Amino acid sequence: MAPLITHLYTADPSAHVFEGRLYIYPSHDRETDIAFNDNGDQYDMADYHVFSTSSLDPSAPVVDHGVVLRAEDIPWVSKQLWAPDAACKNGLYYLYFPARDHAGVFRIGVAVGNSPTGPFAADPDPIPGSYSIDPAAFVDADGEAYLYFGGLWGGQLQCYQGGLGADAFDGGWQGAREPTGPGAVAMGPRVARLAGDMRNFAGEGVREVEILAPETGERLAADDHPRRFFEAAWMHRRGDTYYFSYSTGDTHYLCYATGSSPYGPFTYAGRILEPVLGWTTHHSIVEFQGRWWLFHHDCELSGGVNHLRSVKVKEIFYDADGKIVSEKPE
Ligand code: FUB
Repeated sequence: MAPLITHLYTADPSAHVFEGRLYIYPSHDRETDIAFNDNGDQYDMADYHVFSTSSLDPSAPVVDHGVVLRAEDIPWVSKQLWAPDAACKNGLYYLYFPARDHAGVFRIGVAVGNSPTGPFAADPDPIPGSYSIDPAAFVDADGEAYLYFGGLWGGQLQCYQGGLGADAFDGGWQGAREPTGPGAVAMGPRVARLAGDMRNFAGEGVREVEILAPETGERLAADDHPRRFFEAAWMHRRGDTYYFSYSTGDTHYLCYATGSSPYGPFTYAGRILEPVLGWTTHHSIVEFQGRWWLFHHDCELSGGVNHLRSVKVKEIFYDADGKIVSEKPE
């Protein structure tokens, strides 16, 4: 499978269909002199581009709409514009993005535009109560919108073991660390319903998303690295089933879990993608023109440089039980 975009390095693709056209909101990877480490410091991105296409036929062009938001234009940001996502509500478009603030703490910001291709104007402060990385916006059929977020190690989710609020931050847990040991439960990603303005969390605040082991009905163990949540949250709905998907980080899988509510709990259901070339794996799933598509990235175009990634797409399918499968069922 060839990269969709070859004139830039792009990663963490969040794909959405707005008014019949497919839009991709990726990270924009760039070269850096920063030494590689498990904290992800080498992922030092400074702006976002938006891409779009009318068709996923390989002959259809993928249009680069240019830079739509720059770190230097966001007052609260110091560095590292990581994986973004977008949503549309009431004719306005919202770009959600994580970045480090001036204290080095990851927060989540929002920028607003009149078109899916921006330009987007960022709010002067991060979303109150937000933290960690990898926001994924989901607008349900009833119009309610939710923001999922969180990521371990460099993404700092493990710094919030003491509570669900941003004030629970414990800087002593920064770095490539996470809960471990007998009896330790895997940290769940976070979810917050968005207020009507799409720029604040609704009054009930942040919840933890529970991912359960199908064999026990209990939460996944912290040491279950092939299945536990690491980063790259995504939500899609097919019929009445909510599919929460994510990366397992250091074991490099894309996995999913299913449930009957956007808040979960979700029961682990399997893998969507085996490890690709490169350390990170990140994705989105979208229905477009009657077929389901998995957008993801790998490092093939850069010859395996972890922080120089390229967006790809492949079709996925569902079997009769609603399980995600890579081949079309008979
Ligand atoms: O692109 C920077 C980080 O790498 C993302 O936030 C993670 O999901 C991983 O893909």
